[in-house]
Amino acid sequence: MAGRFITIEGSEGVGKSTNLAFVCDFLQRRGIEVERTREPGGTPIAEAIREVVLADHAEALGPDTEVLLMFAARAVHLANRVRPALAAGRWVVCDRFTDATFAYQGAGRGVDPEWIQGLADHVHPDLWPDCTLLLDAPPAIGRDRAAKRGEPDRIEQEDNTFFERVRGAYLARADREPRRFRVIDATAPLEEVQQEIGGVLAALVERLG
Ligand code: Z5A
Repeated sequence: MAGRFITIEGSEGVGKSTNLAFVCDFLQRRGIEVERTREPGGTPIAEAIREVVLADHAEALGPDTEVLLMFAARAVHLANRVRPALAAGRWVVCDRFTDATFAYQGAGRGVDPEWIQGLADHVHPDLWPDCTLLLDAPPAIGRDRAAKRGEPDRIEQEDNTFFERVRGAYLARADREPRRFRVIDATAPLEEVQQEIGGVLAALVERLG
């Protein structure tokens, strides 16, 4: 049986990494084989692209280049990691996917969403997540949590209005695709967040498992 594809999205510091671990553990306890990964990244080439995207550079790295790098990383990640895992029946749990490109490069940087859609149609016409958990919180909360961790990367250095646009785009996408998205209130205490995620996952395993 083909595996399932779950993604976790949200702006910085909302708790994606923390809850990704919870999701993997929840599924594994139910006997499901899980592949945990992230974007950009997840394979050696895609991780190398991630370093280029997130590092500060002496020359400009413009929005179009950012989009193309995201899809270059995505193409190699899908080919060498995600698709083989799904074909082998594993559930792939991925920290970010194409929704992030629409939110960050589309809404955040002002790149034409139709161009992003065209690249998505080319790179993964047949593959969208079975379920996307959107961890939602005002940017100030996530940024405050993330700031405790260390120096911001190139994208994290953007101002609050950038992250407001990112958040708005995610919520708009969730509104348009209520069957795929589950919006989780990430301002709640972690135990409550995970209780809600657990409920979503239990229903998902029942429906798709
Ligand atoms: N990016 C893009 O622009 N376009 C794309 O197409 C893709 C990505 C795929 C890297 O992503 C960058 O790539 C990202 C978007 C861009 N740049 N930005 N911004 P990333 O996901 O690797 O990095 P990130 O967004 O900066 O995530 P993060 O900073 O690693 O945060 P997080 O994973 O969401 O949060 P966390 O590390 O799990 O939690 C942060 C802290 O909060 C930690 O101390 C937790 O213990 C704490 N926490 C978590 N939940 C709670 C609750 N509920 N209450 C209290 N404290 C909590």
